[in-house]
Amino acid sequence: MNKITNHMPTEELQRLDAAHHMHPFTTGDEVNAKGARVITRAKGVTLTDSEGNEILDAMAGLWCVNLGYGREELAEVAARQMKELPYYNTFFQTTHVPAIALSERLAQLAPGDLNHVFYSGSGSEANDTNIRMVRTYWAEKGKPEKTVIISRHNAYHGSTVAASALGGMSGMHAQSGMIPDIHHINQPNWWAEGGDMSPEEFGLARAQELEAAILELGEGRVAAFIGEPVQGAGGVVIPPETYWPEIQRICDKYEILLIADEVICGFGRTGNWFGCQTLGIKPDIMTVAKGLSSGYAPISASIVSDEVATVMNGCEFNHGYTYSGHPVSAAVALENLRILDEEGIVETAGRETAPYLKERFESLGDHPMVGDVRIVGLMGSLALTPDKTTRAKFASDAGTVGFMCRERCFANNLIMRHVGDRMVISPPLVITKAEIDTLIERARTALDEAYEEVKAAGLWVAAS
Ligand code: PXG
Repeated sequence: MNKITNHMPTEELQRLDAAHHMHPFTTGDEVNAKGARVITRAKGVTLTDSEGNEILDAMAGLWCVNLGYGREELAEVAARQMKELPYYNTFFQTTHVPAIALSERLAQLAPGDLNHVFYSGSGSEANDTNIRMVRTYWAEKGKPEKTVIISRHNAYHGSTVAASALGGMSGMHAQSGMIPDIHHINQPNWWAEGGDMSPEEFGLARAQELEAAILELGEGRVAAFIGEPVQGAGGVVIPPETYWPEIQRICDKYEILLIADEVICGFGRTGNWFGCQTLGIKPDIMTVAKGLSSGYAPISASIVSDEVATVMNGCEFNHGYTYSGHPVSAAVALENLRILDEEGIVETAGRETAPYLKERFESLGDHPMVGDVRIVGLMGSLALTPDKTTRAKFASDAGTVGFMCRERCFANNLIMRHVGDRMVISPPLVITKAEIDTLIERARTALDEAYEEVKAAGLWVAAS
């Protein structure tokens, strides 16, 4: 077998990739015809590709490399743990030091009485765990008919069969169907769906859909509500301030468990350790992944309240993964949390970096194509529109203009994601002010170029 290395010509790597590798959320024929971009190394906030381009990663990978790339401490901890105990499970009344230590640390960091941790390998798996956990919880409390979980349209909770059903992405539902007892209400996306209401009125109205759904389904049937404090993959949808307090009131009133999906918002992304601290939410369960290890190793968790743990500990929960609490991932996560804390990275991100990024990001609001600028902590988005005053959508299919803009970002060595016609950023928390300046400069150039392209292609047309 030939050894495949970083030093092979790009075309050769692309040919091999096209021959054997199937990519997630990608049309295979398209990427294979064009050739995938080959990333070879990374340091700080900068990726290098096989052509030697240095690219500013304003997405922290997939919203996960909070610590930035290239921290050798994590590699050293992983190597040490692999030598000492590369694997052991946490089933059958056994445990190991990395799982013990990480659980203690997470209990310290998590707000309120979220003191108990169940591990999974990814955000999707953790949300699958949550579905099974809340149903089991209510069955243990003598209410086995409480099985329905209420979620939101345009939410993202993962790609497994259960997590994709829990999420609210219609394209995903269309490909694998639904599982029973998941119900969706509308999202609090004022820009796209708020009509003539003020953001505050709209936030309240969308939260009250939860109460209406509970009453319609029957209080005795609803187990939990799940939501991302700020929807990430849905386009960085920051809800109006009235939204979460009303959701909290309703969950409390009807004794519905509240699950905060912190897979993106956790570990500093919104300016605090957890999104529920920024948004003022008191969850019974938090889903965490991504920033937990800054993406250096796969690991996720459900962090649950004393009450939930007390009930769950009364039964055997017939659930778990081979890699639940994997010792290498747990050791890497613990080291990641140590650095985020001891170097004051989460604190500095919230106190200094976030306000600077906000000011610079908002300066893009004067661009003719940018209608809405939203940012909280280090996650933000720009809505592209042909008419700012009416918040109009483009007449072209959603995502046509966003995709053109993303391609211009790539061409200018900037990674920004597009969600439909929204452009999204979520850079590593360690991004410096100078790097923020570069990000904004490249984004403006990309917007200018995309604007010209959109006009030239006859796409500068508002939907009627
Ligand atoms: N919950 C949330 C809130 C997420 O954002 C998951 C669960 C699932 O996690 P795993 O580890 O199973 O992928 C996610 C993941 C994108 C994108 O392009 C977003 C995610 C994953 C992949 C792509 O925005 N979020």
